[in-house]
Amino acid sequence: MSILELEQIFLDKIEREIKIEPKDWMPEQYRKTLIRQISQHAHSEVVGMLPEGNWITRAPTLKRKAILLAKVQDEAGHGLYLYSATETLGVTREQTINDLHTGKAKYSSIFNYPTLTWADIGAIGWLVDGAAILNQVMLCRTSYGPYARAMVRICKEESFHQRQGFEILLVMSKGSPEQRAMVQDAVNRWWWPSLMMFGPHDSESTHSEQSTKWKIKRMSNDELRQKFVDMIAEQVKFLNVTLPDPALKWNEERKHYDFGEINWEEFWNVVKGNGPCNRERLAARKKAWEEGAWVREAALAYSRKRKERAAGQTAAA
Ligand code: BYC
Repeated sequence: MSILELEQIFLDKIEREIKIEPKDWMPEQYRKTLIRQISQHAHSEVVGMLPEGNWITRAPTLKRKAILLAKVQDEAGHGLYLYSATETLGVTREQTINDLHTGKAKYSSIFNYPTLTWADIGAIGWLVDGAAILNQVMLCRTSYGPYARAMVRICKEESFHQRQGFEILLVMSKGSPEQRAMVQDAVNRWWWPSLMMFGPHDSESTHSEQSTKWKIKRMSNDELRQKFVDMIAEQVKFLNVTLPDPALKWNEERKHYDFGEINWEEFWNVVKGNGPCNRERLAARKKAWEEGAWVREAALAYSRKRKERAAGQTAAA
């Protein structure tokens, strides 16, 4: 079959909402786009464990510690599903992780901000996981089968994450004046970086046009960001705090909230590696990889041994 015919079969599947599977023919650029996006998504999950991990030993109660531990473990699991989904596209996990460590691959800008107080853990759950869910619900309908299926499970867990974050803030917002001030401070610091998670304006987004045609993306960066603002502007009313944007206002004509301009200089600075914690995050991931080498070697040796034993038993039978 000619490339043109193969491409037509691929496009027909996309058109008819049939998922593309690992062994199907796909354009090289579709494969590359998916490797880039899914691996960056996996890196975000794993690097995203670091700001929250910072609070596991300092969570205010045993119950909060157990919940936070479970949440951070969930993020590790999400990373694993997504690294596996990336592998179905023909790259090894070592290559993918090496791209993170050498700075070739990105991860979400949001994880380059520090977690200064316990209220930050609430704000991450409410705002960061809230933003992540909106994006990931849309990705449950993405055209590549393994990515879409990973997203279904991840979304279920993320919605628990968002609720636990909101609940932390709700409890604190009913507490002492100091606790209420901590909530406001955390919301002030996490609000704008959360809006940046959705990526640049559609007009500046290099990949959107093609990714939308291939149904990798089902909603644009700006559409999802607006959805997020509309959702959070209502939820914040229960927390007795305000969002740090004087331009935030319901627009009756548009039936959406208007909001102020994002500091794009800050966004690109963080994306390029110059955010408050970029160096610290990468150093922590490299250290974990190096210190975990013996675990990977032991697991491989064990699996080799099991295979050899099984082969020996088959030969003896
Ligand atoms: N940060 O053409 P565009 C979680 C880059 S983790 C850094 O619009 P695209 C959690 C973009 O990569 C969930 N870089 O790109 C975990 C591109 O550069 P390259 C994280 C960004 O791909 C632990 C360039 O800017 N979610 O929930 O069409 C604890 C132009 O952008 C960012 C995902 O990863 C950014 N924010 O659209 C708690 C979602 N934005 O690659 C919570 C999966 C853009 O050409 N990813 N860039 O060098 C996506 O949905 C899409 O990749 C994006 C960007 C919407 C993010």
